[in-house]
Order: sequence, then C-alpha cells, then structure tokens
Amino acid sequence: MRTQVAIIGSGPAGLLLGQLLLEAGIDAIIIEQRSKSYVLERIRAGVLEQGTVEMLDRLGVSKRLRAEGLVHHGVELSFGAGRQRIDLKGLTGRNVVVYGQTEVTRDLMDAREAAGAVTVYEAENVSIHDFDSAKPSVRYQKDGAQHEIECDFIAGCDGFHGVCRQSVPPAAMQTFDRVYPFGWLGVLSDTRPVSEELIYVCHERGFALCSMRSPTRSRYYIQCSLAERVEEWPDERFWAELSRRLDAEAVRDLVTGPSIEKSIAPLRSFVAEPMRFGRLFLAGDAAHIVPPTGAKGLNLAASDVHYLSEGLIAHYRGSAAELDAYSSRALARIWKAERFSWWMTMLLHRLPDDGPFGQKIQQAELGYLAGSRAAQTALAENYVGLPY
Ligand code: RFL
Ligand code: PHB
Repeated sequence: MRTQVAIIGSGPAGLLLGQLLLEAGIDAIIIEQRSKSYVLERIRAGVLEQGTVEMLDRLGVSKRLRAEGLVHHGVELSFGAGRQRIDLKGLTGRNVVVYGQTEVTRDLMDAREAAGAVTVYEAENVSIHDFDSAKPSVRYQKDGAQHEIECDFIAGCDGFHGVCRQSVPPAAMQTFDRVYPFGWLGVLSDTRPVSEELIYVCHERGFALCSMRSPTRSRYYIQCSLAERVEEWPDERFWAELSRRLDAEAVRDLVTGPSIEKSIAPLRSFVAEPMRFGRLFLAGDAAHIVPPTGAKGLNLAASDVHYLSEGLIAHYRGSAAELDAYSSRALARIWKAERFSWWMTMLLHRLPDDGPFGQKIQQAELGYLAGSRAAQTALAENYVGLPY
C-alpha cells in the first residue's frame, strides 16, 4: 500500500489532521491500534476553545456541535467563602463550547467514513521505519497478516504512550517534564449539572471541578492522592467529599446519582523538542502533555495539526518553508499553554509539601485575581485560547 501521509493514531490530532488533508486533496491513511468503539468510549476533554470550534466549522463537521454544544461565556472560581466569575466574553469577546471529546471524535470519524477515507483499526505491533530517508514506511499486523505502507511523511498522532516519539533516537530529542504529586478522580453521572457554568474550586481539602457534558449529564473531578484506587471511592464517598469542597449554594444545588464512569488520572506537564525528525512529525499528546486544569490538551492537538497541515499543503505546492517552520511555530504556542496549565494547577490545588507560606501566597494570588480586571483578563485570554 502507498499513501502520501501515514497518520499514526485516531485521537483528535490524527482525525483532525486526516480531515484537513482530505479537504486539501492530500491522501492519508490512519493506522490505529485500538478498536473504533474503544476510541469512542474514552471519556476525556470537555471544553473547546473558539479556535477549535471554528476549525470544526471550516471542516464542515460542526453540525451536531452547533446544535448540542453548550456555549459558555464565563467560568467561576470558588475559594474562601464565595465565588468569583471570570467573564470570558466580556473580557475577551470570545467564548468556549462544552462538547465532549467523545462527540468530536464521533463527528470526525463519521465525516471520514462518509468521504471513503481509509482508517485501519486494531492494527497490532505498529512500527515506523526510515523516516530519516526520502522513503519512510509503516508496518503493522492485522488479522494475522503483516502489512506495510510506504509514504512521503509520517504524522505521529499516537498520544503520550505511542510508538512514534519512542522511535526517535534519544540524542535527537530534548524533553522537559514535571509530575505533580496528586491526581484527579473523575465521575460522570446522568444528573443535572450543579451550575450553568464550570466551577473550579480551591479548597483546603483539595481542588474540585464541576463540569458537564449536557444539561442532563455532569462531569465532576476531585483532587486525590496518587496512592488512591478507584475501588476505594464508592459513589457515596465521592459525593460526600465533593460536597465538602463546594460552597453552600453549590451544595444546595448539587444533584447526586449513580456514576456511569469513574477513573483516576495522574497530572503531568511534558514537552518534547523538536517536533520534527526528518519525515516524521509529532503532534498532540505524542509531543506534549498538560495537566487538565487549563482544559488545553485537545485544543493544543488542534493547533498543532493546523500548523502541520499548512506545512504539508505548502510542501505539495512546492514550498518547503512552512514545513520547516512547523516545530517552532507549534512549540511557541505549546509553551504558552504549558505555562497557563501549570499556573492554573498551582493556583487551585492543595500541594502536599507547600506549607503555610505557599498557602498564603495562593490566597494572595486568588485575592489579586478577584480584585484585578487585568489579572482576570490574563486568565480569560488564555482560557479561551491564544490566537494561531
Ligand atoms: P490521544 O487522544 O491519546 O490519541 C492517540 C491515539 O493513538 C493511538 N495509539 C496508537 N495507534 C497506533 N499505533 C500505536 N503504537 C499507538 N499508540 C497509541 C491511541 O489508541 C489513540 O487512539 O491523543 P491526541 O489525538 O493527541 O489527543 C489529545 C487529547 O486526547 C488530550 O490532550 C485531551 O483529552 C486532554 N484533556 C483535555 N483537553 C482539553 O482540551 N480540554 C479538556 O477539558 C480536557 N480535559 C483531558 C481532560 C484529559 C484527561 N485525561 C484523562 C488525561 C480531562 C482529563 C481527565
Ligand atoms: C471536563 O469537562 O472534562 C473538563 C473541563 C475543564 C477542565 C478539565 C476537564 O479544565
């Protein structure tokens, strides 16, 4: 088999890139190690920047998003005795849309199938070869047979644990990371959300987040220790702990019910530089991770593949400069999102080793935010997404 661009991974990065290339008439095959239903059932992101929504509009895959997505003009921060609303729309003129990653993935898969583009699911032992030459290739096994795809370029969109970044010689790459000493315990439930807007909670017992997927489906998170296991958190214990961290109004409005998904995610920051190695390009979580506090992961995958698709399109039109600039253009935006996600994490979590000084600084920072339009604007500008 032969294609122009072999895309490894059918998460948001791979699917969006596939759609951008399809629109430009560039041939691409997606190779995914999991089944379609497995990919569709992974509960992850919920907040889309306006730029991500506009990309989905341009690609003609936003019909359901525009009908069912919840447009949010603000977010709330809860600390001390009350809440501070950050007026995203008033401060920046922009907004975010709450629409689950599962739904974005489904819309992109449907559009890809309707266009007759090829995705290989359940590909085993995927490996990439000769990306330092003019003739890279991808090999995998499926249904007991060995397959090889020859291509011009490989796009490594295979997430943090994927094979692409691991195939790069360590000496060619520099990595930067921070592992946070806590995780998020998340619960999905078919209950009415506690509030119309997201509430990010800084509490002495730890961080909490009230989010949603629809007017009848809620998503809640609480900060937990890394030693904890999901089995130790029956629903009653989760709701009781969440309630302890919420303000009186939220406790009054909280509707509890059986969880339909419950999981613990560790928090980390990570960046690999550069993002190009010969004819291999990394995009999305394959190249970087942010803690979810800033809601940036999926949105960064979108901006990466925006830059990458511009580079590939320019290449096939005879210009190399855009592709050469991919890594530096993408990284400039990534580091700003890394900074924001790190800052939001430090602002809102209880750090086990922080001590009284760290807690006073955190309170002062929250107090400054409450009283300063400039500080609120800085948060809002980053939350709705920096331009690209
Ligand atoms: P993905 O989604 O991990 O997709 C990678 C795909 O590659 C496949 N794969 C392979 N395929 C072939 N061969 C191999 N060897 C392979 N190895 C892996 C995988 O099966 C998978 O299908 O990466 P991608 O596309 O870069 O997308 C990144 C986003 O999924 C991620 O950044 C977000 O989910 C992060 N995130 C959030 N982002 C937001 O923008 N807003 C949010 O509100 C938000 N909330 C979150 C989040 C992530 C969370 N968790 C669970 C880490 C909340 C949470 C709790
Ligand atoms: C979510 O709804 O899953 C979500 C929302 C905002 C975040 C992280 C996760 O910052």
